[in-house]
Amino acid sequence: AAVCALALASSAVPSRGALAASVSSRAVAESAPIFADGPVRGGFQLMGAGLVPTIVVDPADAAVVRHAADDLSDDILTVTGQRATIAAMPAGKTAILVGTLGQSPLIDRLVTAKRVDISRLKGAWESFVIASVDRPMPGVDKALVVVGSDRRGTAFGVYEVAQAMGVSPWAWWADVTPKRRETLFVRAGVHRFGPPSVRYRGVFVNDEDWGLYPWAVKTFDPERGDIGPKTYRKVFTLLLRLKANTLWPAMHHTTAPFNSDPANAKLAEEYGIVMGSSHAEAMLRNNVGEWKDDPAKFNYATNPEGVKGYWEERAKANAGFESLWTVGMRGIHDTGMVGPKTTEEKVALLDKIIADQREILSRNVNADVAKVPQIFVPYKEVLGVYRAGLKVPDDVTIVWPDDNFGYIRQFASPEEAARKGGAGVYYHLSYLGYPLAYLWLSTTPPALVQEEMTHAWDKGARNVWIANVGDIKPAEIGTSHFLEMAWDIDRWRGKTQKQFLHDWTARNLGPDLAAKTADLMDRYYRLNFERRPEHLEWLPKAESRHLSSYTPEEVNARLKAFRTLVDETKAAGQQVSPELRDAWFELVEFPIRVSAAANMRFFAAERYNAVIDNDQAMARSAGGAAVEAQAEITALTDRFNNQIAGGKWRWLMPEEPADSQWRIYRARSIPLPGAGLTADSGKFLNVVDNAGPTGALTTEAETFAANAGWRLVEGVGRGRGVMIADAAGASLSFKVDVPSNGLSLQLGVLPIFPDGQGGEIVLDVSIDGGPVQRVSWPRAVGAPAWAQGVLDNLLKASVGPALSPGAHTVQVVARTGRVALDQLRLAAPEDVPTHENH
Ligand code: REL
Repeated sequence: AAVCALALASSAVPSRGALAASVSSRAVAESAPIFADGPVRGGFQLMGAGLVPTIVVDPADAAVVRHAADDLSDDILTVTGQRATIAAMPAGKTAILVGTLGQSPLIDRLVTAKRVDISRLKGAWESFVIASVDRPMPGVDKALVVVGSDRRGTAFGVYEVAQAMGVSPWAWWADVTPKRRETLFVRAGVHRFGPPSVRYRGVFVNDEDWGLYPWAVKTFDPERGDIGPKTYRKVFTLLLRLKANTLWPAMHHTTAPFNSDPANAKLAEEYGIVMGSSHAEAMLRNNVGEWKDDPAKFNYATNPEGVKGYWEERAKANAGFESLWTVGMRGIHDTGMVGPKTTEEKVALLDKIIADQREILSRNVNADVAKVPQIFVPYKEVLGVYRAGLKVPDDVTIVWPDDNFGYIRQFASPEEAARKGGAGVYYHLSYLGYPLAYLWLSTTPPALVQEEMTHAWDKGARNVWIANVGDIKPAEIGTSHFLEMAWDIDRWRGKTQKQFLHDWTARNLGPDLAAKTADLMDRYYRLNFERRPEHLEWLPKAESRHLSSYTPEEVNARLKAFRTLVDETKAAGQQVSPELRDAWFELVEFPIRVSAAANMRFFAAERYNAVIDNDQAMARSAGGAAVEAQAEITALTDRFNNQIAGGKWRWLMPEEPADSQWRIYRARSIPLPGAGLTADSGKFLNVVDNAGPTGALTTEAETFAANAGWRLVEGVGRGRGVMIADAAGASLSFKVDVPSNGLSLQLGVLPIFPDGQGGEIVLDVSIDGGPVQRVSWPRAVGAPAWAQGVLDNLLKASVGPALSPGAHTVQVVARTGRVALDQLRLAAPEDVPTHENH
């Protein structure tokens, strides 16, 4: 059959000259399929029974190209069961020819012979062409040619071929078993990719102590007993498969500093990965592990020579590698710089530090320091120092941070964007720190990331994008989404969260379940956005008055929504083919079920506490439900760590994330099963199941009566989405029916930062055409109102006195750009602190 198919394929090729077939081949869209399962007009068969191409790589090409070719050979074996050999010369009639412009004599010969059209490729950054070429060289009838503009471009091209065959970038990291294909046909045409929307794109492996580190130490690389070259090789390959190029490596004190073993940096160089370091690790130095002197001497005001020598050492050692040098200075770890007291002193010292660092770079890396890629990250307290007048040299990229909760604190002004070094973003998909961490699951909705990152890009953040991805797992979806936007900012622009999820799950888990999976994950993000599973147990006294409390009806509705989600997930899981069951569990089932169980555990325990003194039966049942939920979390975690993928992820998934308050909460609230609690959760769950409709007093922003200038962003906020006003003056009107006395209007907005220098969010509200009332939310990061806002993903404020029962019209006008209105509520005025109103 394969021979017949081959004959069919070649007879379908209209006889065109080799030159015509190559140089003037029509260019097809980046997304157009490269392969077909059967013969296609103008195409050719690449693989079939007894037919496997040689992967031809010129030995003179970059090491990363060879690594990519090796991986492609493995991928071909997985997909077709046949091994494609890698050689310097083709061995049969078909071949995959791979190489870098100007580095691969093989490719340069094809170009000179005009066998492949490289116009627009020369000099481009990380771009590549994948083309079907007739008679590229003597003895070869047909070839799939991958040409990169530079070494990474070629590697991306090779991995693109693997993806086009059906190999997910997550095949290894999330056990996404590729579908077997007996035959593979190449379609005619030239596919052009790149240049990317963002020059340096990558991730920060951070807070690895509870996941990646124990896993590397005890499971993946026990010989090394650390996150070392074996683990980094997997990370680098993943980055290349995701068309990323930059890494901020693990940096906590448990892990040996990346550069303490030269093998790590050497390997990064081999893989073409640009190594950077976080905001707190200037000049590629991991201070927690590398500053051996007295911590008090990590002070530039008193010990400039000592600190300079320490930086110079690294500049010397890593001068030959491609790096992103972080300039500036913070404390040894994630704290402010020590030394100067006043802001003016800080500005002056930081100006001097940066000048001295550049002097070190010019002496060791490149005499023209403007050619050394450098970043400055105004993270946490540093943003204040920057705003106070710090002069960041023009060629240094300012990498704007989010507030650790997914809301970018400041967007580049036109002047800042026009700087030679341009702008970037450092964004958290995982975080450890104040007011509460979220290290366990990955719950930031893609819709929020897309809104923030697209806006940042439009404002000029095109040079560096770094996402803090925690332990990589379980942030697979978020990481893909972030890096896909960094590669092509328009890929998801204007598309909904559900459309992205549908596409992503189709690519990874197959098209059959894509619609269902997208729906499940969309609901997962929405429910967890309202309150992250790590933040349910946040009850310290000083903050609790700010805590958004759920009414019993809302608790019931929430738990019921989770139960339905879990039931549907389990049912959908039945339809997953056996080879994708591990992937399904890791990517979909685990996060959904375990976040549902965390909610059940918390709210059932809360109910137990509330009724223990007056309803023993309900208390026992609710306590039982909490205990059952805890058992569910334990079982799911055990399955993740010990059962799936043959124990490959042992130690990766912590049951009690570092930030969990559960232990504290459990200790002071519910007795353990042994203490007389039955596991009979029936009574409590019945209450949940019988919960009636809620939310009658809520008007979602998207149910407006009239709209001038607001757009709907779905998948973020309560309800279907939020309405975002891009410019001041945009107006939304609502019809609100007030059912009874004593209710006043409250507004809920997302805690995003409006444009500009972190100013407040301002709205004008008018009820029934009456006087305008101004509502504003100051955005002081670190203040209680900000903390409450990011834990709730909502900022609330009450407007005016109680409304009379009956119909009212409410008009809301944005007074700052980028206000994201989530909902209007009717509530007793005392339910919402009005201290935020100004
Ligand atoms: O999230 C951040 O960027 C920082 O807080 C980190 O550098 C730091 O490692 C933090 O996670 C705390 O340890």
